Amino acid sequence: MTDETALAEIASAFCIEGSVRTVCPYGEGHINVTYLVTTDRKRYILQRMNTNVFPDSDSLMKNICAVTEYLRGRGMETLRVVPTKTGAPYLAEAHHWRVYDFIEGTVTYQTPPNLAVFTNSGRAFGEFQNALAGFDAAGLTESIRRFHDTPKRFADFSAALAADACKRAETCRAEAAFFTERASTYHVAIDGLADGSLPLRVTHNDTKLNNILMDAETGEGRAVIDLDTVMPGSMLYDFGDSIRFGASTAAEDEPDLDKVHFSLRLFRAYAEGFCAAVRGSITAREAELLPYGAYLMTAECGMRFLGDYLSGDVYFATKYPAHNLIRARTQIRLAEEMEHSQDAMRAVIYEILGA
Ligand code: ADP
Ligand code: GN1
Ligand code: MG
Repeated sequence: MTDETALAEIASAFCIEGSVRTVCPYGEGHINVTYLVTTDRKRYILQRMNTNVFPDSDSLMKNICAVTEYLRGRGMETLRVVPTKTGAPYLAEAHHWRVYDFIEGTVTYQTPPNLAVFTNSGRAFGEFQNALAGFDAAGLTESIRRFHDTPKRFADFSAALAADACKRAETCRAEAAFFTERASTYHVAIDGLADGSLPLRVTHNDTKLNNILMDAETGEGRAVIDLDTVMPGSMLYDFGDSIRFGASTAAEDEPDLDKVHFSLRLFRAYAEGFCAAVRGSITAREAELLPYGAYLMTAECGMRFLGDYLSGDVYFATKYPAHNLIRARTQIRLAEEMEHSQDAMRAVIYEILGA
């Protein structure tokens, strides 16, 4: 952990207004280390970038600058990268650092506070995807190759299980079996993209509720953030990941599984916002597979958490030794309930789309 004086010095290497008063840990992200910087004039977000997850900071920041400039050009509120005093988009020292304007008057939620906010987040993620429809994907570097290639994720998980580097496999036999038994279900989205039956779009790929800033007063979506994973992908990924995280009755790391359920009410709320935004572009096959996308993203995230637990918690930030195992268990509970709710979810989608 870098101390506050050192952090203030790092922040001062950027073109920020005023002099730094405080720097405090901020937010609930699992990948970057995020701080809130308060100067006597303004507030900023300072992030220690995760170069283990994203080794190519140059390409990553190029992507983010290109996407945010494009969105701003379309009149959308988005992140503003604050350059360093030498004009670079990030600071390369022992670690890599970046600064964004703090977007004031907004909040992030770990669970939806009510149905309306979740509907609004669905609309905002749908509009985000619409806005990127005209963005030239050729100019984007794939920041993590095969990010939502679920069969590949399953192969990685199986390798971690076989290696059992931390001798933890004994503690999660039933959880591991859940993913192994479903190995034949993981290919549908990636095959659809390969054979053209699902359109390749520019997608966000990490659409959890805490990756969107909601207006603190109106509850409307203000800005989609965490743009590290904006890459070509499927609409199923963005819809599915939002449902994975937000259509649950409990937090992603709730240890009491009795509290963790897939909520069709929350699913409907999100789908109403999302489908209203993508009504003009969604294909029949995408609409049919949105419920599968929810299951797929949940199972995929669960196997990633469990794989990381088996590998010794090297990828996701954790607060205690079994944190990734606890997270994997909530995903298993949700994926199982989503499996049984496929028809009910599809009926909701078709009702909303009037299909
Ligand atoms: P991670 O990749 O670790 O998830 P994020 O970029 O999502 O990091 O940032 C973590 C959290 O910090 C977000 O969930 C949000 O609460 C907050 N945050 C990030 N950027 C901003 C910003 N520009 N303005 C206000 N809050 C922000
Ligand atoms: C990570 O960066 P963050 O915390 O928003 C992860 C996502 C997972 C999510 C699970 C780059 O998202 O893929 O779905 O944790 N991001 C990356 O909460 O791996
Ligand atoms: Mg995030």
